[in-house]
Amino acid sequence: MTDTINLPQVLSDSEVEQFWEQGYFLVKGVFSKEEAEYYRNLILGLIPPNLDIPEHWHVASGRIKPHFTPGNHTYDSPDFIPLFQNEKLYAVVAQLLQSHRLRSFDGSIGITVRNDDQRDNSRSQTLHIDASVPTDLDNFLFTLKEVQLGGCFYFTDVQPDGGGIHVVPGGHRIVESESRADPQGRHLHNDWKQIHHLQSVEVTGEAGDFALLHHLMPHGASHNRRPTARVAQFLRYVRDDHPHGAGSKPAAGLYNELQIAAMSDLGRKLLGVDPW
Ligand SMILES: O=C(O)CCC(=O)C(=O)O
Ligand SMILES: [Fe+2]
Repeated sequence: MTDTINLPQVLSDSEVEQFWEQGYFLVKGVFSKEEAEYYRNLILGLIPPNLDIPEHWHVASGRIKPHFTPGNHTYDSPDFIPLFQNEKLYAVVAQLLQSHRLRSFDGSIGITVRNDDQRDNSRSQTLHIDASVPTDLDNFLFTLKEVQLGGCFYFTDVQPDGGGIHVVPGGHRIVESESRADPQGRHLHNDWKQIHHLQSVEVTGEAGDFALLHHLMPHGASHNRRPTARVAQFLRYVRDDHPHGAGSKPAAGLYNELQIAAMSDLGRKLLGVDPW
């Protein structure tokens, strides 16, 4: 049974079916064009104007991953808090996970500037999954409670070959069937971090859209061959009753007064400041 009775059902039945079939879905217009432009500028403003990239950031194949502090890629200063508590995206995830009691996390950023090199390859990253299932377990549970839904906001229009995230249509079902067939399924393909046998396609989209992925979806970053830098922010959601603890409340005192002041009622619950 679901406990999302009072939430808007944003996706149609056929869209819900499409998500579970394909393992990904582009949620259109989560933010308006104006809001997307605001976040694009906020994110681009993190880049030092002299292009001296801080030592603790990561840059590969034109893809810049800013880091808030060394080892911490989560951007959750007050300006970024609204991204964690978007009501439309929340309603979509609640609909799919059949629970309104969710947590949101990650908040990392990926800016992909044009790269004219390595023309023979569209992807810049090996296909992998980022499942909320510890690698010291031997297999996934394959239950709805275990599913983490994640993905990225696009804050720029992402045209073909524009650095969009790559996915394998239906790939989450391939990961499930291969893992179910092996008692050590969690550990296949180097804990599913090195997937070389599947073909991927790029998810294009417009500024303000969110590319939503099942956590067993093989995916990877791609090269950007276009002038427009792809500006994205990554978010993940799980249910608060996630069996491996990914939905537990963070330690008290994680957020300061300014961060908490930027949170809505929903945001305080999603970020674990208030109980559900
Ligand atoms: O930047 C992207 O499009 C995907 C990045 C990704 O999947 C990762 O860094 O784990
Ligand atoms: Fe990833």
